[in-house]
Amino acid sequence: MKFNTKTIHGGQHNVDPAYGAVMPPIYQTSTYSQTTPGGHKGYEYSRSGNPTRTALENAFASLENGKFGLAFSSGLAAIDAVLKLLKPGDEVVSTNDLYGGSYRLFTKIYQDFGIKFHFVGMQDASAIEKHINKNTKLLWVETPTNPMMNIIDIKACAVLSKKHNLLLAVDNTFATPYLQQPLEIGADIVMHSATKYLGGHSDVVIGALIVKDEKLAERLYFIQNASGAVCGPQDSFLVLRGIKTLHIRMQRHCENGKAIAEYLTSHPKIEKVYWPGLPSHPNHEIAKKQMKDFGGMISFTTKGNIMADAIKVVERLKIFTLAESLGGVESLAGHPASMTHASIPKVEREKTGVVDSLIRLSVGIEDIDDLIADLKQALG
Ligand code: P1T
Repeated sequence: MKFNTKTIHGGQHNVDPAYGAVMPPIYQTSTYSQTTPGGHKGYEYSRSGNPTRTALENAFASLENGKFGLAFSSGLAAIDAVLKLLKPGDEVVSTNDLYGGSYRLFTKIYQDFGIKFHFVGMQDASAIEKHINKNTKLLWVETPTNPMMNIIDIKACAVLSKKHNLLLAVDNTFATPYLQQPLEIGADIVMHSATKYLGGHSDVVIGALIVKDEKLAERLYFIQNASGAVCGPQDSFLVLRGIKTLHIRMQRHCENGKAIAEYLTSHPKIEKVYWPGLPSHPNHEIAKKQMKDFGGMISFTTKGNIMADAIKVVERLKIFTLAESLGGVESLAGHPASMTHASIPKVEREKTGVVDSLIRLSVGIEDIDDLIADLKQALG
């Protein structure tokens, strides 16, 4: 089955043997009747499993060419489950430019449980190996990175993870499986904040993990059930519905992203534009190699690096909404230094380029003329 068919049908056959409903029914139940203790039809309690969630988990697995999907109550809950594979004394090499909430989970929670994190500019693959030692267990990759849009070579990371017997996890939230499928090029775990492009409509918070290896899937399922950060059936249904249009939404996100990146590049008040599709992007060649197109996420800085200027721009936008999050049909704008990445100390975030004048756009699927006109008036 090709990708554009998988978004609609992947993992969804025989979802409703009872009445043949085309969409998986929302099984709004916490528990299931048993004829004798343990005598049930595959489900006993909705933390352990729910048929609507199963349909979503199967869809996740199909989209990423994995064998097993797991759905969580948020993207961070999915990351949390991966970290629970580790033990005190274990070490993780992670990219130094990543979602602020992931950084906060690593440094403010798991560091206190004795796990050591090394934050490295992973777009330079040769820098990674220097931080690997006998305690290293996990490479945590986010590509494109949030918000600097660095591209990390997944294949190069897979070579390292095999050489040193590490797990390689890729946060595929920005790219989505429409643009890249990390399991196909050697990753062990793919993670998503399905809150974003997979859901696609800014109406739900959900996380995903997808793997191929059965033993790893069993361990993650054990953690999912034992820790309990599962998503409900209504939310599962919403993401299932969103996934059906992922391919056509992504196509438009990419087209609009390209037009806006080019517009911003030529604007006299803009200093730098970060979008991996621009030939001037430092990782453009890797992006071309591992991604089908370049997505709808763009960051840029205004000239002079003055925070008040950047804030004025985001406040003036009318079609772009000033808000956290990304990946919905509607365009959003954010100011990472004071919003999504405020949990990263200023000196740390500035090292990676998250300066005070940085603005992040999640380019939606509206008419491109209206989006460019909005940016023009806000920058004017
Ligand atoms: O918000 P949640 O569903 O828990 O997902 C966390 C997360 C994980 N990984 C990446 C790359 C993310 O971008 C996020 C969430 N990000 C935002 C809310 C944001 O505005 O960047």
